[in-house]
Amino acid sequence: MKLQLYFHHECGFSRSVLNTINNLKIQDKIELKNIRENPEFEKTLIEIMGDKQVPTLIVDEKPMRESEDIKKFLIKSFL
Ligand SMILES: N[C@@H](CCC(=O)N[C@@H](CS)C(=O)NCC(=O)O)C(=O)O
Repeated sequence: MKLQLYFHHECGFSRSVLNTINNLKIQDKIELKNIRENPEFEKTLIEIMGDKQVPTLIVDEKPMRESEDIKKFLIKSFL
C-alpha cells in the first residue's frame, strides 16, 4: 500500500494526524509532503484535488480527507 500525506504544521488537523502517525511509529511507511516547505507538493495537491486542503492522505492513488477518517484508517491499518 502506497501512502502519501499532504499537510502543513500550521494546520491543527494536520498536526493531529501527524500525532497519530508518531504514536503508531509509522513515519517510515508514509511519504510526508509538507506543502508549506515544498511548493511542488502544493502544486501536485491542487492538481489532484482541485484545492489545497490539508490533511489529505493518498492511499494507492485514492484520496482520503477528514482528519478523523484518516486517523481511523491508519489505526485500523497499523495498530
Ligand atoms: N474537516 C477537515 C478540516 C481540514 C481543514 O480545515 N484544513 C484547513 C487547514 S487547517 C485547510 O486546508 N483549509 C483550506 C486551505 O487552507 O486552502 C479535517 O478534519 O481534515
